[in-house]
Amino acid sequence: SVEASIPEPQRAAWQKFSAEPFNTKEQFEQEAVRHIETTLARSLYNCDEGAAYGGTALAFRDRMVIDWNRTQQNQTFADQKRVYYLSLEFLMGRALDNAMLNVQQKDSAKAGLADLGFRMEDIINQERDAALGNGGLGRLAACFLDSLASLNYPAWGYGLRYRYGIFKQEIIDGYQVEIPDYWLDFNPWEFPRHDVTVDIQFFGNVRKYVDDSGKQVSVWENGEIVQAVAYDVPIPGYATPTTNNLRLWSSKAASGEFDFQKFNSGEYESSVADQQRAETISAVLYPNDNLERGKELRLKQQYFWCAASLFDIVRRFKKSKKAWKEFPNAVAIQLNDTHPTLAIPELQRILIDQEGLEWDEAWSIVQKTFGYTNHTVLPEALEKWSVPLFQHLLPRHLQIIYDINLHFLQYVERNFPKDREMLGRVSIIEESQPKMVRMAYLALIGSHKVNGVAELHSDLIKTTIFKDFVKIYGPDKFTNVTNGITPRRWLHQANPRLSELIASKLGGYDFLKDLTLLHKLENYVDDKAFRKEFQEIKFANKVRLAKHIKDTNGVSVNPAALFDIQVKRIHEYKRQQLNIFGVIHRYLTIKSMSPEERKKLAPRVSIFGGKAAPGYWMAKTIIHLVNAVGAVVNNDKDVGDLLKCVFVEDYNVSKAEIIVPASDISEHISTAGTEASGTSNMKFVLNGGLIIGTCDGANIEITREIGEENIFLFGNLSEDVEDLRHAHFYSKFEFDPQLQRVFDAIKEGRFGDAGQFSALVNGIVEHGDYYLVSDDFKSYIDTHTLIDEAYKDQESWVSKCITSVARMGFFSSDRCIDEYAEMIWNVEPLSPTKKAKGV
Ligand code: B1H
Ligand code: IMP
Repeated sequence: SVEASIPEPQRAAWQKFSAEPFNTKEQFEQEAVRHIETTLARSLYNCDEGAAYGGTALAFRDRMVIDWNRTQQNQTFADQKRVYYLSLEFLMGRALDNAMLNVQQKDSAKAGLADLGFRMEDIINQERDAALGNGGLGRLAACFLDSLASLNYPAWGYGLRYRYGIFKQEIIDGYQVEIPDYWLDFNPWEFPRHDVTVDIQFFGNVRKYVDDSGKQVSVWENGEIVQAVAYDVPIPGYATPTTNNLRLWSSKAASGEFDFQKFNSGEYESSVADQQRAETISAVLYPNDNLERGKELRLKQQYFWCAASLFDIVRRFKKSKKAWKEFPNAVAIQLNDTHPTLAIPELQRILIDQEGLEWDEAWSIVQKTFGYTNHTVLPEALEKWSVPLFQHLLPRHLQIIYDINLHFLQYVERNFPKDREMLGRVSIIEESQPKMVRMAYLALIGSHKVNGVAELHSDLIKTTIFKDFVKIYGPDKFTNVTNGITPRRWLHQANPRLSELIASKLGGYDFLKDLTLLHKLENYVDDKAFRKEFQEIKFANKVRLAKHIKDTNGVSVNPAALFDIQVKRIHEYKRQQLNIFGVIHRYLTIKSMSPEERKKLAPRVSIFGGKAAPGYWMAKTIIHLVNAVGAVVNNDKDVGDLLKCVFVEDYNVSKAEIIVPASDISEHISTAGTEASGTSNMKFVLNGGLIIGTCDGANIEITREIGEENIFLFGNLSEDVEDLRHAHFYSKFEFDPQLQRVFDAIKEGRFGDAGQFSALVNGIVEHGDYYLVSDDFKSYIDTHTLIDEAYKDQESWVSKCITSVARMGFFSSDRCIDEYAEMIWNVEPLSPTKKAKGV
């Protein structure tokens, strides 16, 4: 704060000794060795790779911190609008490689490490993933932070500092087993800010009274207090000094709350238990993707994080001494799905209960401040919280939500007097038993813009879950921002050789800042040398993945085979079951062939990976079936190299960096209308692989960009889904004979006890086949046959791959962030001057 700053006369000394970033190999070595010897208290006699990683990370951390401090000072003095991205998930992966790239000192570090006796790759591999997320939603948040910093936007992320990230997955006897991920043993990237704390209240009651001026006042009191402590993580931009901040909150018992009464009376254990209860709030990430389970602790997490973040944002605003009506000109808050929706009633509460604003003035500030991104239309993922739980945990917020609802419904009634039914449909409160708070409606009503994450999805939300709201607010409240990915991590870092090849043709690495420059690669589609190198790189990436599979699964796969990859969270809507049924079909077909026929077949490796939510039985069954099929197929002498089926354990961001560059085909085969966007589809194509996919999510826009001749689309369209589902129950249904053959093989026990898989099969045969596996099966396997044929013609295959890479420029997260900035946030980048004025 200003009060703590150094007085003018002493600043010269301060500036003389101010830290400077290293820029050479020697300076890097000096910093790394100093950290190894002092910070880590090791020496050249006991420096293993772990310590070398530590020293390297700390050297880079120091370097980043210099830019980080300057950026924050700059942003404070520039006093322009800031973006706050509220996300319950940030799936960051590893930080070191990214830091080295972004500060552009990787070469110094590589040479320096070699000098000290280490290989860069080994050091990078020492780091564990920061896995504070489930899947696409969390990784999107991480890509957005990278783009925000790279484009010099003044922006902060706010999240929770989970002690346990997403669990580590082990496969034991073909089953998923979950191991807790305690990742904080050594985390050089975070800075505890024990001076930045916020007291967060839960429970209690609301007392109302009328003050001297006759105004009705509400006081939320007698609650239980938990303390939020800030941990800051620097987020470096690529090739810019801008280094933004990710602030993660950790929970602990409020100071003074330690119960000395109990302590003295010998109940030491129970007072420690209170302490632990407070720490539980930020202890663990809920491991569900696209599923909400209504657990009290989850609601506590949400409020804890929203209240701490809002307090922090409001505190920062108040330092500027501006009038409240200026708040939306200083602050844009983006809600990453409905998980941070409580920030809406929380800001309203701060403004009316604490700052004394009138309801309408406060509400207008709230609506101008927030934007809401919807990431799913799946009913089981739409958040609803029971009113009794709300009443118990957050009594004042429930009142405010009722008031928000009242004002809203009065508005609807005035404008749609003839449609009485509408009130019940759009009410924030669902009149069920018990009543429920519909968070998506609250998020929508409290925001000035709502966006979906791909065109189809943004259209769907307007015709399904938010249909009435389009009538109420008009279509302009809704917009689309198609997702994107950061080319720094997902091209340069994951596939350095491809990045280098592209740079050699495009005359440098500008494409990492402006991905649309890739279009120039189309000039090289017919360039023999380029094509050859492009193919060699793909092959080398497949060799790297084959080695990983050999090391972890013990299965040898032939890198010359077609690598067919589906890695993502395991979910019925993503239809890994369709894929494994396709593998079984292929296996049965091979078995029925003569040796001569087999010789004509293209060898395949089917690679699966992904985590199932621990309580999601069907998803776990799918994993089990994949492993059961692999156990049979991989050991069948008739099959040999023609087909392998492997499940890669513990899929995460750093594994993705190995897997994504190694695909020939990747599978994005969700039931049409269910996958909001998907982002790995973009990553695979950017790395020179082709897609088999349904007309869903961003696949549609990828097709538009790269051309239909470069993608293998199949299956029913989203507009047909409803009728097809209906038909399963009400019409006579012709069951596909090839799928029947697959089911027969399962039932015969060819992959182990059939009973283990009966729920999976019966879900399709008897219970309505909600995800339309049977409807899409034939076109799916026919398309795979086309792929086999296409792959045999390597010349045309490589042309497709190169052309596709050249046309992927649209899918950079830099483009997304510019769209959010313009259409939703109304913020401008801030040029990063080296030294902030006025310091
Ligand atoms: C996405 C989620 C999600 N959509 C609830 N929704 C969660 C919902 O913990 N929860 O309760 C966690 C995650 N995740 C994904 O977002 C979509 O399925 C993808 O299609 C999309 O690409 C991604 C990013 O927009
Ligand atoms: P906050 O807005 O209080 O969270 O501060 C964010 C960052 O801005 C701090 O870490 C400082 O680096 C910087 N900052 C905040 N206030 C001042 C100031 O008065 N002078 C210089 N830098 C400041």
